[in-house]
Order: sequence, then C-alpha cells, then structure tokens
Amino acid sequence: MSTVDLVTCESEPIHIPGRVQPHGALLAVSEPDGVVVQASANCADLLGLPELPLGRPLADVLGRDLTAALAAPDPRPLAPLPVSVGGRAFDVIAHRHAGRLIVELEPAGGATTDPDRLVRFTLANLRNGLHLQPFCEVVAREVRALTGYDRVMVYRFDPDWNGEVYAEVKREDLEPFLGLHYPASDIPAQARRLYHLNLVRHLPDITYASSALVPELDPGTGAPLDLSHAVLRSVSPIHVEYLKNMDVAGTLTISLLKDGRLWGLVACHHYAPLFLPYRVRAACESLGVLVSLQLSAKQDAEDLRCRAAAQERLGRLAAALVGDDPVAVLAERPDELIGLTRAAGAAVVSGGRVTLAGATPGAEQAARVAQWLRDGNRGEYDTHALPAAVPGTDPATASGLLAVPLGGGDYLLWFRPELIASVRWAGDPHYKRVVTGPNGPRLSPRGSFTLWREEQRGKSEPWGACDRDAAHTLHEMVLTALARRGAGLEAEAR
Ligand code: BLA
Repeated sequence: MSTVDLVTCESEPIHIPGRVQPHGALLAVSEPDGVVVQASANCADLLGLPELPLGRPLADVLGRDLTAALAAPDPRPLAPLPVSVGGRAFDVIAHRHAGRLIVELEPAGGATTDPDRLVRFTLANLRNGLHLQPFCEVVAREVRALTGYDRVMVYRFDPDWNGEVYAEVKREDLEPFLGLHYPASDIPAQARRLYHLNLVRHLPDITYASSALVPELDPGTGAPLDLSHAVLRSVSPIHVEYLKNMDVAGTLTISLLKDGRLWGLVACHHYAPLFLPYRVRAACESLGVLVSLQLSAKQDAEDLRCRAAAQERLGRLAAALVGDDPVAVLAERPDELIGLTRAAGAAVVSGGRVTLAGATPGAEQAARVAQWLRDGNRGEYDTHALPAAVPGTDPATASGLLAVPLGGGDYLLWFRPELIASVRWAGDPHYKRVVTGPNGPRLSPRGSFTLWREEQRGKSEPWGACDRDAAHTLHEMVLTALARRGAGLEAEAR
C-alpha cells in the first residue's frame, strides 16, 4: 500500500473530525445557561443569520418553546422537532453528550414513510420462519422500498471482521456484488466501535465540502467536540475516496447487532446524491433494531438444522458401528463421514494404512498430518489454517483440518479446501465502474479483494461449533465401539 497505511487507518479519530456535512447545521450548547459555544461555519448561511450565534442563547435561534422542549433529560427520542428559521423549515435532532447539548438542524420534509409498513414487515417476518440468508434478502428489499437506494446490501462480518456481501437487492442494470469478500481493514476497528453507538449513518452527497466547527475546540473543555452521536458528523476522507472509486454518490448504512456484537451492516449505495429526511432514517433505525433482535433466533435455528442433520448421520453411523471394526466402517461410508462435518474430504489413518475419500491432500500428506498430531500428543483438534501449522500441506485441499484420535495412534481426519477457491469474484467485465483515486488502488473493491485474497491464502472456512460437536460425538461413539469390541474379543478368547 502506498499512501494509505492500515495502522494509520485504525488510529484516525473519526468521532472528532471537527467538521460536519454541510446539508445541515450544528450548534453545541453549554448547560444550564443554554449558550451556544460552538457552531458549524455554515450556520449563518443556512439559517439566514447575520453571523454565527456564538455566545448567544440557543433560544435566540430556535425560539423559547423549542428550546424548552430540548431541556428534557434525553431529547433524542423527540426528533425530528419541526422549526422554522430564517423562513426555512428544518428538522431539529438533539442529543446530550459529554456535558454538551448538541443541536442539529436538517432540511425538513421530503419523503416520509408509512409507519404501518414497519409493523407489517415485522409481523410478516415473525411468522414466515425464513432461513437467515433469505431473511436478509427480505431485509434488503424492505430497506430499498423504504429508501429508494440503487443498491442495498446486507454486509456480514466473519469472526475476524472480514466481510461478505451476504444479500443484495439492486437496480437491474448494476453489476452484482453478492458473494464478494472484503478484508477487515476496509472498516477499521474504531469505525466498528462507533457503529454500536450510532446505528444509522447518512452521507447524502460524497462530493460535499465539509463545514468546520467554530471555534475549532470547545472553549469550555479545550477539546474537540465529540460527534459520536451526531447525524451530521463529517465522514473519514479515506472512506469517501473508497466510495468515489466505486462511483458511489450517496450512502446510508444501518448497524446490525447480534448479542451486543456488530454482526453486519445494511449498506445502501446510490449513484446520484440522495438525501433522506430524518423520519425515514428513523424508520431504518427501527428496522435495524428489529432485524438485530431476530438475528439470534435465525442463527440459532440455522445451528439447530446443522445439528439435526449431523444427528441423522450419526444415527446411521452408530448402527453400522455395531459389531464391525469401526475404522473399517468409517472407511466404507465416505459420504456419510464427509457430510457429518461439512468437509470436502476425509482420511482414516490406521496402522500404516491410509484410506482416503473425497478431496484430500493424498495418502502421504495425510500420514504426515497424523504423525504431526501424534507427535504433539493431540486429541480432538481443528484449525482453519493447516499449512501454517504443518508446512508443506497442500492448501488447495487441506487448508482446514478437523481431527479425532481413534485410539492406538490412529486418526480420523477431515479436510476443507482453501476458501478463496470457492469464492466468487467478479472479473474485469463487471468492474467498469472502478476507478483509482489519489491513494492508489487499495481504496477500491478490487484493491480490497487482492488484499483479502492474500490474507486468506492457506485458510479454509472455519469449522463451526456444530461441526466440532459432531466430530466429538463420533469420537465417543468410536471409543465405545472399540471398548465393546475389545470386551467381545476377550470373551471370545475365554
Ligand atoms: C467505513 N467502509 C466503511 C463503511 C463501509 C466500508 C460499509 C461504513 C460506512 C458507514 O457506516 O457509514 C466498506 N463499503 C465498504 C465495503 C463495501 C461497501 C467493503 O459498500 C463493499 C461493497 N477503508 C478502507 C481502507 C481504510 C478504510 C483501506 O478500505 C483505511 C486505510 C477506512 N472505512 C474506513 C474508515 C471508515 C470506513 C475510516 C469510517 C467512516 C466514517 O464513519 O467516518
């Protein structure tokens, strides 16, 4: 990477940019005196004031009634409060943070939403029992209907914060992004942290010239104003360049949380500037919260389905294990075995013999992996980066390993291929839109993908709890069968 470096990415203090997006105005007010201590430079123009209202009571700008309403302990749920300033209608959105009342004014009106729509969406989806992926597609469709964006994606994080476009609904003529993967560094840690606090971010026009806060530092604290919760917060220029390189003109992003962790984002792109009034964004926020609540249930159901399928296979394997050499049974039922942990191949290494099924790195490498497990005295074991642990293993077939000991130094091994082999990436014909900005190709989907692919070399899809548990149950079944067989042989000998 040339100009942009991933370490500086993580350290950009995006919550204190000292600037706002210019389609609205921001006032920071000290309390309890109600005096404006900082204002965005565009206030005078936008609000038709002769000068910035610094040092003046907020009531001089907003009127006494509205100012009184904002004295509520938490004025956030009151938004949007209508006000007319300088002959123009604004929505007032206010919150308290770090000892300041932060008041933002945005152009009022425009499209509004049908409040019943959210209720209908919720009721329909509580009942329909959709699986996780189709559910996310319904969510994308709903957000598109609410907002009118050209492209709406559900972007899902993996445990290492890489992301995937997991569902997508878009204008017909646009190239699909569905299934594309991106590295964790595209959305750095401080941004992800911020998105727990601020659930909806709106960027109506990425070509904006930001408006500075005046004075630059809060005169009371000597510190920059914390805009973590502000709707007008000016966005990181790095991210703006990324969007420019994608030819995107405006965005809206909604956080999705599962059990308190950022699970994903609904990311909306428009190829022309698009401003959504606060009321529509509030509907998006409610939708995001509803979806977040359902994610746990949907993912738990997904896990249950995986476990039920494994249970069926285990039942069939158990029946076969009665009275026969378990190692032989496993070697004779490759599909059952491979399917059990959602692997692509399996090997039974028993004595000096290796039995292979499906996609494996071959007998020699399987024997070497078993020897490595034996040397390390390893019991049940799994990794999604085997070539890093056992150098020389073939990443194409054996980036992932799940292993259980069968007794006497024997092992049952499952293999998964390198993830990048199974991942779709739209090639050149689809990426006509991609251009490169001043910070080079890294700040583009193509640069992202190249980095992601480098980072994913020698890595498979991680094994899930359901896969590990199925392997563990099989392990116990085999041990029981071996013990029974041992007892049977002893009885025969007597
Ligand atoms: C933010 N980067 C983001 C966000 C997304 C992406 C969705 C959140 C924006 C928001 O919530 O408003 C990335 N957007 C994508 C991806 C797709 C998409 C992958 O539509 C795919 C379809 N970004 C980089 C690099 C850096 C970087 C290399 O790619 C750092 C060097 C930084 N991204 C960066 C920062 C933010 C961000 C700082 C925070 C923007 C902000 O909220 O101010």
